[in-house]
Amino acid sequence: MALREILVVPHPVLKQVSQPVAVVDDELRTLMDEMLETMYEAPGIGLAAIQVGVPKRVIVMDLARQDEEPQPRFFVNPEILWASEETAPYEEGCLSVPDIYDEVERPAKVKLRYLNYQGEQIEEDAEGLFAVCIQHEMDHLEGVLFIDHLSRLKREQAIKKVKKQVKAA
Ligand code: GNR
Ligand code: NI
Repeated sequence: MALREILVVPHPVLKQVSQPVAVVDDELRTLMDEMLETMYEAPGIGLAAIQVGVPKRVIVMDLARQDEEPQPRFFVNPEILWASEETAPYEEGCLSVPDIYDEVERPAKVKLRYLNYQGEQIEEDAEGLFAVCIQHEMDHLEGVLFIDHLSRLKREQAIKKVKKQVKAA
């Protein structure tokens, strides 16, 4: 199984809109397996295909704690069917914006529809960290990063800091 390279800001591919998947087949499952492995290795709790340079509407996630069994989850062509009026703040981070954390306010609860690893259509309610993470990942599918929800000053400072880290590495 192969690890993929995670793109970081200001890589232009991160701004691309990802395209719907036509069919969940073995080739797509291989991509999802490699994304999951890359996410675990990072480590992170979610990863969108665009973060490894693939503009497909595919997300992997595992919200299990260290002391729990892994709970890998796969979302293909996810849609938000409903979002609560109520919002909640959360201190977010992103593997494509390493070592930057800031508070983002999003709907507290959402209702989702997506295809799973087997290509079955699922409808599911999300709240708490699951709601935060799926909305963060679905932003990636539209070329949007969590820093795009911050002030221009904070966003530019974040990108500058990442560029500096990359140069020093
Ligand atoms: O690993 C991740 N942690 C995280 C923490 C708070 C809110 C969102 C996230 S997602 C992030 C991995 C990532 O960049 N996914 O796109
Ligand atoms: Ni991210």
